[in-house]
This record gives sequence, structure tokens and C-alpha cells, in this order.
Amino acid sequence: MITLYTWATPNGRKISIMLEELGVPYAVKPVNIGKDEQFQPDFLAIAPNNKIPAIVDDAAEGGPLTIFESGAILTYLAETSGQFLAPSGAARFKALEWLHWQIGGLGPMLGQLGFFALRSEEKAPLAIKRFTEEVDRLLGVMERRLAEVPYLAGAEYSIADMAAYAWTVSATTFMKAALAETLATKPSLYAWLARVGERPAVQRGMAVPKL
Ligand SMILES: N[C@@H](CCC(=O)N[C@@H](CS)C(=O)NCC(=O)O)C(=O)O
Repeated sequence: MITLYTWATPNGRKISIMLEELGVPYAVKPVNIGKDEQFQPDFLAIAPNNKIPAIVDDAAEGGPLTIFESGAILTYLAETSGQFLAPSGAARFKALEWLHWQIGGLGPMLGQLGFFALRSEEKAPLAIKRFTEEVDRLLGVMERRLAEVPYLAGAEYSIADMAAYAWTVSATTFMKAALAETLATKPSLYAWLARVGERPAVQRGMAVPKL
């Protein structure tokens, strides 16, 4: 049995989407990051970086295994199930390329933009300008990719799409006001959002955790 430590945020939902896609039973442990539960010693023993998501796989080869960092978790689940990541060749590395692009670029930049433009009471114009421009650039990269292929890795839906989906939903909803100008010129991105968003497993995964 896999236990997922998560919260109602894009990084957590990447993993619930994957677990729903796989159709495996899993237990959900909500970690309320608004109440600093990510700093509790029992959670830090699993996720020393004090961030969700994390998993514990009790049935892992060699004994129970804890994993933090969403990219590592998605890769582990893909490899142990043999699904949503090609075992070798170009398709594998295209999926890993876009997975890492999301984890190192789209996620952190949208996170910083959300903090400076929306959540922070004190407004820092230079930070807002910097992160708006960087998100604009990243969404442009995504738009050009999705104008050529239906999914980020190419022809097939993969863990790269799961990773980018929840963050892109945030960009087009919660952060829409800050990104109106750039979103107006992204038809392929919206078509991809609809394609991925109509999957029943994605809809179930986006509803985790139930609060
Ligand atoms: N690179 C990490 C990012 C995880 C992350 O930023 N998680 C946020 C929620 S979306 C968190 O737990 N924040 C709590 C904190 O920073 O104390 C991953 O991909 O797993």
C-alpha cells in the first residue's frame, strides 16, 4: 500500500493524478502546510525538505521506501508500474526533459509569481516584473511545444503532462489576473488543458485531498 502525504496544491496533485491513473489503492495523509504541519518530526522523517508531496511505499522491493520530490515520485511510480514513461529511447528522454522543465522552471516561477503578485501584502514591483516575464517566457515555450505535438513528451500522455497540468490550471485560474496578457495568446496550451483535463483520473486526482 502506498501512502501519499499531500495538500491541496499543484505539487501534491501531480501525484494523486498519477495514482488515480494507475488505479492503485492508496492512503492519503493531508499535511496542512498553512498550519506548519510540514515541520512535524514524523513528516520530516519522510520528507526532510519539509515540503509535500512525499510517499511511503510499504511494498517496495527491499522494504518500505520513503520518497520526496514530485519528479522522483512520478518517475518511481512510472518505473514500478511500467506506465506513463517509455522504458528507453527518445520518448523516455522527451518525457524526462519536460518533467524536469516543469520542476525546475514552470513550478518555481509560478510559485514565486503567486507569492509576489497575489499573496504578499507588500508589493515589490521588480519581483513582480521579473517573475511575470519569466512565466510569460515559460508559457511561450510550452505553447510552441504544444502547437507541434499533443502532449509535452510528444505523441503520448506521460508523467510530464501530469506534472505540468496542475500548475497550468493555477496559471489560468488563480493567477489569471496577473497573466491575462500572456494567456490570451496560448490556444495550444488551452487545447492541451482541455485534452488532459477531460481524463477521469485527472479529475479525481485534482480533488485530492478531500478537506
Ligand atoms: N520541488 C518540490 C516542490 C514542493 C513544494 O514546493 N511543495 C510546497 C507545496 S506546493 C510545500 O510543501 N511548501 C511548504 C513549505 O515550503 O514549507 C517538488 O516538486 O516536490
